[in-house]
Amino acid sequence: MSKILILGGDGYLGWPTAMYFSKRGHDVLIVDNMIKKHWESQIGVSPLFNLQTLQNRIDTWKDITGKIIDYKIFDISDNHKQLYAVLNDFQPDTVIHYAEQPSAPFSMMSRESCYETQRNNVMGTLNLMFAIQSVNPNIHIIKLGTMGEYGTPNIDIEEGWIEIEHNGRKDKMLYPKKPGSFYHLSKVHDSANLEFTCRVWGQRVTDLNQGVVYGVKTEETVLHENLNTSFHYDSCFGTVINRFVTQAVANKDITIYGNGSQTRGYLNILDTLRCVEIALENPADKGEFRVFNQFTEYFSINDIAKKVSEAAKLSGLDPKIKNLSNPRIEQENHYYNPKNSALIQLGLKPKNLTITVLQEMIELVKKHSNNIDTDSLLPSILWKM
Ligand code: USQ
Repeated sequence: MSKILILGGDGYLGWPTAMYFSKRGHDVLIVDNMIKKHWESQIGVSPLFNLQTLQNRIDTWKDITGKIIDYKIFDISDNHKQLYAVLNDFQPDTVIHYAEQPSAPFSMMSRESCYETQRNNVMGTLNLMFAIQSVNPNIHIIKLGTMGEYGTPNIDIEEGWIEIEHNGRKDKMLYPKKPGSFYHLSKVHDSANLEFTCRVWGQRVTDLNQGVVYGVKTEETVLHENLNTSFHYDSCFGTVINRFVTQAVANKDITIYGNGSQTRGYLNILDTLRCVEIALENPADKGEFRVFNQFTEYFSINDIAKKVSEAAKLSGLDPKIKNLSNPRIEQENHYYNPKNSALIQLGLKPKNLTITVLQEMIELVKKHSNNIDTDSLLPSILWKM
């Protein structure tokens, strides 16, 4: 069993990841600076239901499983000394790095929010790279990247790397990036920095280029109400499936941006956990910058709206679909053929986005429907300045 440090371990993915590995006998330490709550209050939104404090969740976890998850509260992006100290004391085998501002709209809101996104994300990762180099370069970094780093190029999307032939010569290069927001760009900068430290310092990194995650139910969150993770549905932090489900429950329009042909990769939160486990059990080699495209299926927004609508009707709702003028600047009609064979070859058994999964999400949202702030459902942040 190994020692795992989870940066951003209080978050939507971080908390379920902490429980997942703790349950399987690993020694888990969480670091988080709790800044998400500050960003939420800056724009006046909150998750669908209140979460217990991290301390309460950890106490409940101990009561139920007898297992201990430890935590430290500090900001890795501006307290590098504490990060060095934590690595020195804990001596992890693996660092799972989720500690980033995750919203594309947030990053496009203003100069300040763009700066905050890139400062937090890029500086946090830089501090981690230097801390690892100083303490133990053998530590495997599992970094949460995004499929949005690639954007929607008019060629097949490979897993991180591409062989290029130019003027009769060949080389293997990082796949060219065409991201769609300052947030997605921050992940591109992280990837470039991490590839550099693998190449030059011999670090070992797995960059998980993840698609849009859905769901909140894991084997561990269902053990007790206190162990829930967050569910965002507002137009800034909510991702598209969560939003459409919430709109259907609130009897508000399902908001397709533009013509809805834009296509993205998706995966269930259960698959996220399994993918991170696969990366952990099969670490990158020394000096290797390894990229996995972490999604299981891809759909257009129209496909998603249709599926949510079908599930909602079966759950006794009467959803309406509306095309809004797209608040983002993104290609709507585009080629999309991303590869995702690496994780499957290593044993991932994908769970599909079924009507049953959507109905479960609908039931969850119904339970908390009194909390839905319908004002936060419509998009208010434009890509155009
Ligand atoms: N969309 C709608 N209607 C809505 C909300 C979104 O049509 O009400 C569309 C958007 O225009 C976009 C697509 O749905 O084309 C996805 O938007 P999203 O907000 O669900 O996801 P995105 O901004 O791409 O970001 C999310 C997470 C981010 C993660 C990324 C994976 O917030 O942290 O990195 O998904 S990916 O999309 O593969 O880059």
